Amino acid sequence: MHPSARRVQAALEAGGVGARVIETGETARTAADAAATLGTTVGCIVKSLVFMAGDEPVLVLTSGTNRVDVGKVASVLGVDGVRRATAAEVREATGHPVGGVAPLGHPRPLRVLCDADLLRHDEVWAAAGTPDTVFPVPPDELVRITGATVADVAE
Ligand code: 5CA
Repeated sequence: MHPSARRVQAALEAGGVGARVIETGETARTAADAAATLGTTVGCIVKSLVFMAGDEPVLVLTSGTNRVDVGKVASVLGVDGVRRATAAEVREATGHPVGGVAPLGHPRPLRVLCDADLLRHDEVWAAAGTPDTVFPVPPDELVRITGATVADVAE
């Protein structure tokens, strides 16, 4: 398995989550791809998106069917504004490429916000550090292991 996916698996185990990282064997670069590959709905795919609050990268976990409202993110963080990270900033902050960003297993801890809509599902699927790896997790466990703040961040 790719070293990034192994680090995600190790972080899950360290957090006491029994989830196993799965190699899909085909690309799951977007939430729609991932849902099709897994035979699940787009709403229970976790998008792990990086935003910049000044120089600080912030990870926002949102449902595959939602779009993030940057104004709401800024207001939860108590800053004037945030912008989407560039692909290079995503790689720098997470160690993962766009399309494979995992919610955990990063080189440095990131501030994490979690879209409240994800908590409507019994189980959600997130990327594990590469575009062809994923893992299933109950959303409350995802919140716990990422130290996320649950907030209304969707448009
Ligand atoms: N593996 C899937 C599902 S788990 C996945 O990672 N989906 S995702 O939504 O979290 O990642 C794809 C997202 O990356 C897109 O929704 C888009 O918001 C973002 N993205 C695409 N291109 C770029 C880019 N050039 N720079 C920064 N972000 C980008």
